[in-house]
Amino acid sequence: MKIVAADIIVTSPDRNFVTLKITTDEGITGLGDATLNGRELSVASYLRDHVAPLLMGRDPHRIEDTWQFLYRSAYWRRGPVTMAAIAAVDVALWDILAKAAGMPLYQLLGGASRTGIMAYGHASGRDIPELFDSIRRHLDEGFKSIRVQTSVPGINAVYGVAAQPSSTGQRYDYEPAQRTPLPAEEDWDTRAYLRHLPSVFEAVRGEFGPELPLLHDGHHRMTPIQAAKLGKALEPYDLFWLEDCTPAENQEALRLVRQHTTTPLAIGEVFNTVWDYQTLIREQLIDYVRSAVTHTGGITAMRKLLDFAAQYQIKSGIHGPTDISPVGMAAALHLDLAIHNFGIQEYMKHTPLANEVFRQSFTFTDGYLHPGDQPGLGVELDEEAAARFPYEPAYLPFNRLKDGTVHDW
Ligand code: EZ4
Ligand code: CO
Repeated sequence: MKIVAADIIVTSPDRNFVTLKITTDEGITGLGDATLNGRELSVASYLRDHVAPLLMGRDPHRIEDTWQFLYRSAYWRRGPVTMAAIAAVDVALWDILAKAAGMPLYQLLGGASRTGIMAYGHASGRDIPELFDSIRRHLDEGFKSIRVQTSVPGINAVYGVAAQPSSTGQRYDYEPAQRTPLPAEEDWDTRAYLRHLPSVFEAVRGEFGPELPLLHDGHHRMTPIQAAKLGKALEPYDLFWLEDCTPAENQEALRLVRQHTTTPLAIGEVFNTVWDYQTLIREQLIDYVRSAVTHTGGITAMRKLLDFAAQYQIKSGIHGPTDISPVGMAAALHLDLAIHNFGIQEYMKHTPLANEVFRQSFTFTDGYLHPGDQPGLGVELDEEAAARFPYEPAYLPFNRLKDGTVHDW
């Protein structure tokens, strides 16, 4: 079998997605997600201008060889644009291989290690009653684990709160990126946040009891000592995890956090290779790996990363926001089903319009996801529908402190 075409499809059904479609001389096609929120066109160009020509005539079965070729022949290593492009090729080749074998992809990864994939949903509220309503809605939809984000008195717009008024007048129900030519400016105050958050978890535990797994995303906003303080303050509320408590480019910072708290830690949605985790995993400084298949070199690289983590009893918590396309979600679900050290899967539903463009076979039943049993990934891209929604500039917001200083968002 030979690769005869590699097309890059950029479409924007409510949000931007970049998809790679590889076609073989036998007429089998494979899809890979290359969406990088707010930087979509750079990955599209990387693929179209620099990668697609290299794929022509290659044997699609040679997945490992293609991965190593794209990684090493670029000379320039790592980085979100490169690794998203490699991920798209890798996932598209796995899709082709599984379709050629007539099996759902998870069978080629060793078969199912479980019957369903526990997913967590995103609940949020501007105040406690609104938050409780949102948690109840998620429980009614079947979610068995819930991420909790709330507004903080004195801060206008906090990451992850769907109903708060944004500077552009759009709600955050599906995701934080907004269709604006410039990133929206938001505000932040870590001391106010640290004072408020424990009282929110106390209220949630009081209302929903001790069993419900609760998660929280700190979104890289704290220093190590602030993160240690928050982890400690949240211990009575038994979190499933505290995510991105510090900007973890500095992996050593997690030593300090770890010395002070037994709250489980999850990190890595902005990382793109196993090297970003070397200290974190070897020294057991985290409990969950948050990378996305889409941003970390695909199935091939994620499998190696998660196998490394498994040696240290560190589990998966694959990134699954709406900026991961249904193609990227399906890739995550096949991996989730197959690996032994599965932890939890983030699941933020796509909009109905996005689901019209990307037809999926994965299911969400009683809190558990399953990739389905169609050959390959189980996702089809309706290219005619995709063409109706051209790219629109959209950016994630950014933060400034009260004195105007730019802060991590
Ligand atoms: O802000 O995917 O845990 N989930 C997250 C996401 C990220 C977005 C950035 O593109 O933190 O909502
Ligand atoms: Co996050």
